[in-house]
Amino acid sequence: MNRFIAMAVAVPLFVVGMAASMDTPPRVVTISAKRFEFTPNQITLKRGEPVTLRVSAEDRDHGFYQKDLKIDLDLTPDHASEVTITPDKSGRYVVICDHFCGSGHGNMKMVINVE
Ligand SMILES: [Cu+2]
Repeated sequence: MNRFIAMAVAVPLFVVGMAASMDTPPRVVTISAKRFEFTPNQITLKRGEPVTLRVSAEDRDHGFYQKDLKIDLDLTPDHASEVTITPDKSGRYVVICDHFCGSGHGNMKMVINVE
């Protein structure tokens, strides 16, 4: 009887574990940064959908910062930086470069729309 109970608990746990491990990884959005722009300069994400932002700097160090979405990346040209977020509030979020990179630095921005 105990053995039957153990199986009754173990089998569903195993099935749930399998299902979780087969979850598809978050969608990846690739963004590049160079003086003084991000490309693309606007993206749209879905509320509640996990997404990985993969950001690379093409020419020199830049920053990628958005307080409300908890994004704060330091970008360097030798590798891409990543952050995975699940936006929970719709809205329009402005991402800025927060590493001084030259004369146009103050206008180096992009928009993340969350629907
Ligand atoms: Cu900058």
